[in-house]
Amino acid sequence: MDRRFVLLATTAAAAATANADLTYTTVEAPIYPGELNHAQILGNIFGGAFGANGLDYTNGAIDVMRVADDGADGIIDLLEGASSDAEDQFWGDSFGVSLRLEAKYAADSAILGWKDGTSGGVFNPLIETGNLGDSIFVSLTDEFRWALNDTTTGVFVTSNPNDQMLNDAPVDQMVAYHVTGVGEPGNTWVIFFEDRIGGDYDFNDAVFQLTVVPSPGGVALLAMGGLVLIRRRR
Ligand SMILES: [Ca+2]
Ligand SMILES: [Ca+2]
Ligand SMILES: [Ca+2]
Repeated sequence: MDRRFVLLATTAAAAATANADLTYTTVEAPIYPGELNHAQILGNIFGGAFGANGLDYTNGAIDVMRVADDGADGIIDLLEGASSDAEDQFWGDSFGVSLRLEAKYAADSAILGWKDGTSGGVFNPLIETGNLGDSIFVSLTDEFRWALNDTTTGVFVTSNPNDQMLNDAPVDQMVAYHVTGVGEPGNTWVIFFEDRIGGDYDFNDAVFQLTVVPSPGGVALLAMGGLVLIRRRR
């Protein structure tokens, strides 16, 4: 066999294997009356009727792409990232992110926050799940986990399944989507938390939209740089 062909075939097989390793946590249909599923919640956030396309959703203009839950090591870049970059366990932010509470279909109260690094660390609270529409603008570190403190049970969970155990095995408590087509600068994500370990896994207990834009300071510096360039050219 031609040696070049063997190399190509090996590369193709490796790529296929990498894709086959991606796994996605199952999102169960809500079992309690009045609770909405992901398509319905996305419709409330972005407008229009969202239909499923595999694990992704679209309303025809806005595409909501599911991020893998395992099988692609790496850090998701909040500003530049896309759904296919890495699994949803670790996130990084060099600029700033606006978080907005979009939905809460849960009896428990909770606080969204984050923990620095890939394990351990202290819980940094950001926003409570009590008031829909509440938002906050924060700058985070270049490697962190999203975390949810269920204040009813006193239990913390994070986007890293290894941070919590169910029947002696790591368990996933958060799924995420990358959103394109919203027509704004920056990058948009939606994250859906399951609050209780061993809960119903409808992943609608705390839902947050993340809008990531370069910081106002960064934009101002860019503008000043442009001004200097213009003056020099005169
Ligand atoms: Ca996950
Ligand atoms: Ca629920
Ligand atoms: Ca739940």
